[in-house]
Order: sequence, then C-alpha cells, then structure tokens
Amino acid sequence: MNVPTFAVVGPPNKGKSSIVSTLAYDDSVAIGPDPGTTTRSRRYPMNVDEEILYVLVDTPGFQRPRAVLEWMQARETTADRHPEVVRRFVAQHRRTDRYPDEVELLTPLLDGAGILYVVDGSVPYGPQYEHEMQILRWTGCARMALINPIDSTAHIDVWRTALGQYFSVVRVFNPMDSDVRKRIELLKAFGQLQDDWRQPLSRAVRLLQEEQDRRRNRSAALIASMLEDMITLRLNQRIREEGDLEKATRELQDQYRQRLMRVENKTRDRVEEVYGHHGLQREEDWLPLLNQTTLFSEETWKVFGLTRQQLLGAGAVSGGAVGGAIDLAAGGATFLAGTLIGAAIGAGAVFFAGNRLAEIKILNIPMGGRELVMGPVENPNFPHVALGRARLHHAIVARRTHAQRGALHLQDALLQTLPTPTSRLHKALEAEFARLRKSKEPEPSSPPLRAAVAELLEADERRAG
Ligand SMILES: Nc1nc2c(ncn2[C@@H]2O[C@H](COP(=O)(O)OP(=O)(O)O)[C@@H](O)[C@H]2O)c(=O)[nH]1
Ligand SMILES: [Mg+2]
Repeated sequence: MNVPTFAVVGPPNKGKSSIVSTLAYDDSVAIGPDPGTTTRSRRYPMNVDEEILYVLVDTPGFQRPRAVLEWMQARETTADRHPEVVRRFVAQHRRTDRYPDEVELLTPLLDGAGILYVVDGSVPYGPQYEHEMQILRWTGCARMALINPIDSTAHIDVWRTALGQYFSVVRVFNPMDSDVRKRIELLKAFGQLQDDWRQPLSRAVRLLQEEQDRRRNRSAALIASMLEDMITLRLNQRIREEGDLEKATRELQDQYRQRLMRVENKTRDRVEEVYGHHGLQREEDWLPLLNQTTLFSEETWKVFGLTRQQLLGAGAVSGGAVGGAIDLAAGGATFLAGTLIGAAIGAGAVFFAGNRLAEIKILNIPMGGRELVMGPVENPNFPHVALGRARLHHAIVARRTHAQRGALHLQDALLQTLPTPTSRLHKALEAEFARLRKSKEPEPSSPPLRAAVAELLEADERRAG
C-alpha cells in the first residue's frame, strides 16, 4: 500500500509543525514561538476508522542551507545525478554533527515522501531561500509550496512568483484558520503531485467529509439531548421549618440555575471531544446562560412590580401555583433573527419578555411537611437562547484546528454570522419545545429535534465557510 506521505520542510519558525498538526488533526505536535522547537523528524499518520489516509512528517528547519548546497554543487555532474548527490550528502553526514537538521529533514525525502515547503507570506522574499529551494529541487521529489500568512498577506504575490520557479503547485494555507473545506481543498491539490496518490487522496477526501458529517450529527444529538434535559428539568426542595419558604425558594432557584449551567458545560465538553479537542479552557465575552445577579436578584422581581413576599404569599394562601416570575433575557423572535442575536446577547442586554423561566409549586408531602417543586422550563424563549449558544459554540469548535493551542474564545460577534433558521425549521423547533414543556417525565431522545438541530448546524457550517 502506497500511503501518501508528505514531509513538511522549510526555514525555522514558519509554521511547519502547525501545518502538520492541522492536517493530521493531532494536538500532540510540538509548536512553539522559538525556532528549534522541532529537532527530529517525526511521522504523524491521519487515521479515520483506524485506516491511515495519509502521513505528515514534521521536520526541523533548514539551518545551513548555503553550506549544504555548496557541498552538493562541488559534487555536481549532471541533473540526472542530483538525487544521488543528495543521497550521498545524507549518508556521509548521518554520523557527524555538522548538519544534523538538514540530515533529519532530508531523510524522509529519500524514503519517497512528497515535499510541502512552507514559507511565511508576511515577510519579504529574499535570495537566502533559494539555497533551500535548490536543495529540494535536487531531491527530485514531488513538491508543493505553501505560503502561510502568519501576520499578514503583505508579500504573498512576490512569494508566489518566486516559488513558482521551483514548485509545480503553490498554495496559500493558514494552519490557524482553516475550516474542513480548506483542508480538503489542499488534500485535493496534494493529489495533483503524484499520479499514484490521486486515488488514495480522493478516498481520503471522501472519508474526511463523511467523518465531518458524523461529527456534526453526533454534536446535534448531544445538543438536542441538552435541550431536552434543560426544558424538562424538575427539582424539588424540602421546606424544613415553617417560615423557611423564602430561603428554600432561593436555594431551589440557585440549584436550578446551576443544574442548567452544568448541563450546558457538560454538553460543550462532549462536543469538543467529538472534534478531538480535549480539556480546552473556555473564555466567554458575553453573558452566561443564566446570570445570577440579573436573573435571580431582587431587581428582577421588581421588574414585575412585585416583591417575593407578595408572590410567595399569594401562592401559599391559594395553596396552588406560585408564580416564579423568573424571566430570561430577550424576546423569542429577537433571538431568531441572525443579526439581532449578537446585538441582544452581545451587548449584555437583559430584558424581560413577561414569561417565567419555570413555575415553582408548593406541595404537601404525605408524611407531613411541604416541598417546593421547580420545573419544567416554561419560558418559550429559553430553549432558543440555549440553542443559539450551543450553535455558536459548535461553529467555533468545528472550525478550530489542532494547531490552535490557546483557550476557546466564545465571541459574541460570531453569533451574527449564524444564519436565521427558516420558518419551517423554527416551527419544527417550537413544536418540539412545546411538547417538552408539557412532558411530565424526562423524554427519550426525539429524532425530529435531533434532525432540526443537525440541519441548523449544517447551515451554520455552510455560512461560516
Ligand atoms: N498567528 C499565527 N501564528 C502562527 C501561524 N503559524 C505558526 N504560527 C506561530 O509561529 C510559531 C512557530 O510555529 P511552528 O509551527 O512551531 O513553526 P516551525 O518551526 O516551522 O515548525 C508558533 O508560535 C506558532 O504558534 C499562523 O498562521 N498564524
Ligand atoms: Mg516545528
């Protein structure tokens, strides 16, 4: 089996290891701000279902390309002998410490790897790179150049012209910001390099696309079951002593809020794992799902012109339902308009739409005493907010590459890039949410809800690309 293998080579600190990490979907590749992070060549296979689709070889950068080229030129005869000279160079210096990095990076090329030469499009082109490119040409290997615009695209055009002299294919590729579609385009270009790689690489492209669909569908199932868990959440709290009602209510609301947030966080962890990102830190620059100080504060009750005493008092007298009157930010329709979502949540605006989050009931316990019961979530806006947040998180995770090593930044600005659900989809979601709100028992996972969420995630992905 001829598994397409690519050695990523070039000057130090131009993002070679980052490209390996992104294309191999592997966050174990060492990436660092200092040159010399990579000292040995190492193979990183890309697997789907335990099948190796292709292999990336990370290599150290060129250190003394000029001296190496001079060594080779001193032994030059004719072009047909160039690969042989490269082979001799490696053989003669393998056991010396004169050119350790060049020996390391040339070795996989002698074993038949294709070349991905990586340069930085934000720095000017210069003649010093020609030594490296000349050496690579002498290997006779299939080769392609990638321009990584690390800080800018300022010098891309000049690079393109120069690289075109040495490489049959030249592409711009940013390992930090490339969604699956861009990675797949690159793989297709790799297929042009060598005839016998075309077929395995088009198979790789197909399997990667299928894998992406599987990941999206798995995420949709997780998000759907998150919504089910949230909407149907019911919690109770024992009222231990008479006059304890207020304290018990507060505790119950607190617990309720924490449970909702825990469900959201757990779902986020699992979605990240679906995409092969483990133990990510998350940073949010927008409002938490439920903000205690705004949502459960005295001020919140006052928005309704009522005190907690009044509300609870009325409930206790009638012995029936107590209006929780806890409300969630933002109106339903607003949340569905793509461009307005960002404005509403992003600005941190909390306003109350006149619907409660969940009802609190006081029940008599058969053995004596009373308890408070809260849930399911009644606020019709809440599931839309929770879903909008999950879509944003998913969109960011799905396009994160494994070369990105920092915290996952959940930016509200990105919300505005998510498309508005079609009215058909909105109706389907509303019907599902309404059904869940009425359910007395935790619901088994619902295929229509999963399908609706999956459709939304796919639309998000198309929009982001
Ligand atoms: N902003 C940005 N930084 C990059 C990009 N590619 C690489 N880097 C950074 O550049 C440094 C060197 O990257 P690395 O992949 O280790 O380069 P190598 O020495 O060529 O393997 C690291 O700090 C990376 O985070 C990029 O496309 N954008
Ligand atoms: Mg490196």
